Amino acid sequence: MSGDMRLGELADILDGAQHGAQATPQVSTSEALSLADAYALQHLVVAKRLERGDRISGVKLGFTSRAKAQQMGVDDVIIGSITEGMRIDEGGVTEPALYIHPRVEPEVAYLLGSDVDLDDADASHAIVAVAPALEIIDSRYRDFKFSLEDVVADNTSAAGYVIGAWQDPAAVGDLGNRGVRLEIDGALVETGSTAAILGHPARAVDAARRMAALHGFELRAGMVLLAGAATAAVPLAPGATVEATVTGLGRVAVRVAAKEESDD
Ligand code: OOG
Ligand code: MG
Repeated sequence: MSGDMRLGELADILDGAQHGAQATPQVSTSEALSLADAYALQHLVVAKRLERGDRISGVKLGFTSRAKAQQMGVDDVIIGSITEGMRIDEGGVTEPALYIHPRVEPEVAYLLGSDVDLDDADASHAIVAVAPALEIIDSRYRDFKFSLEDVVADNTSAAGYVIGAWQDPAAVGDLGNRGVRLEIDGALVETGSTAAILGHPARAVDAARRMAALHGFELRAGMVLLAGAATAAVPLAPGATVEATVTGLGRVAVRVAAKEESDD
């Protein structure tokens, strides 16, 4: 990497691809990015959203499940930012024009009730609520293909998310091995278990703390933590209604508008 100037140019390209929903070649085809460069680039790209008035609503982990890591050929846990502008109301509608080649995946979300001290070895006491979630990922790279550094630079493909009703963690009980179902238009397309997420989704809290400390993120009161997909991701077509269910935790749904609905 040839210095900050080039990172700035790359940030413009990636932000343009995200904002304009236009695919772009992988950064790694033209630049040798280190993982540290890739996170520096991700922070620059997210800062451009914030300059347009968006705000950070939380963090997400990626590749916490083997199914996902194998699907994408990448096997290190990664961290990215989610923003208020990416949030879709439970049961709401999202526009296909916002995405290049979106995919959807069922997740578990945690809500932080207090700031997390990144040196605190047990951050689990910061969790005040848990919910089923859907994440819409949309790699800005052609054909959804990337290296680890590419996907980190592209804010871990973050594009949209939906959170179901928040539940009291004590009332929900141990989430270590709950059935996860992903349905599209009423047809079951993926099944899995919350155990796919790092062996137990609660481990995502500590993983997020460690990743945040390493890569320059903050974990603040009010932030959402997306723990990572419990199954492989599934292509999301215009007009589709998606629903995820996590046994004993609840359901969460979203609809993609049909192409005609979004045409002006
Ligand atoms: C990267 C994002 C992975 C997850 O839950 O594993 C992710 C990608 O697959 O494009 O969000
Ligand atoms: Mg995800």
